Amino acid sequence: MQHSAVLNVMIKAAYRAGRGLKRDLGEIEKLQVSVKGPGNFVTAADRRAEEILREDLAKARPDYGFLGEEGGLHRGSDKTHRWIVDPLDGTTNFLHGIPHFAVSIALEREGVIVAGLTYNPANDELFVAERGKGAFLDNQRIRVAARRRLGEAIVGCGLPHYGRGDLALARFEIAAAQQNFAGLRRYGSASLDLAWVAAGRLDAYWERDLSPWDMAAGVLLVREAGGFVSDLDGGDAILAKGHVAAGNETMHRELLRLLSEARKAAAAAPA
Ligand code: 2AM
Ligand code: CA
Repeated sequence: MQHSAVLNVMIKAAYRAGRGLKRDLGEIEKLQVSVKGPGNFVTAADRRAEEILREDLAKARPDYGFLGEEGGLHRGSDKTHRWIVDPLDGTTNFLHGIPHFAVSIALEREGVIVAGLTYNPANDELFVAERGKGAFLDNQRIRVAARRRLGEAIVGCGLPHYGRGDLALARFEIAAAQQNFAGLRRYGSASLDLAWVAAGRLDAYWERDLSPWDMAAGVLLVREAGGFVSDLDGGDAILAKGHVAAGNETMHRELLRLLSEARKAAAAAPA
């Protein structure tokens, strides 16, 4: 598989940041047993990973802008290109020593995501996509699952995070999904959930209250794997609205329908 020069830059940066995170995961396993826990250590690991990415990406493309979870937005002199970067997606998993987290990098050109990558350093799985060139897991072409029956589908989701989000609405949405799909999963890393939809492991996925860096690479991965992805209103304002639904054509459509019914039921329910 021949990648473009820019995707190779992204891959190298992700591997370097990922190597550090994998080392840090070993340290965290030891810190679990300390009373203080690994909180500060994780914050430092997260920052270090973003610094590595910023450094490597800036070295290769010094003019591009950079939007990262840790350091916020840096405008570049090239106004048409921007990196959207999550150095550590699935921070809570990482903090608990759960090996399900990722480095995720997307490249946006004039508002369109043209390259995306999600890398789980714990199991060394690398998902990449370039616009119009397909999606790959470790150099093998990937596609969304072909299942059409909801009763056979495994669906990933997010839940409102502690102290945030609309719990009442989430209860209606989850009940609707439970009643219609074979099973729900909540893995805690949006970028990997989307990559797993692209790889056909999850039949569909939805989540609310996300940030652009959680989703930017995953949106391209799903589309390049032949899937459908939108905001929860069915439109394309995924990064702006911060909510997302993905799956094959049928699963995506049915998931949107179920969630919209759940929303109406939640609005009609007594407070
Ligand atoms: P993070 O691990 O980088 O914070 C899990 O539901 C997904 O939501 C993860 O991709 C996580 O990214 C993201 N997320 C966004 N805001 C969050 C928050 N306040 N608490 C936990 N996860 C959050
Ligand atoms: Ca994240």
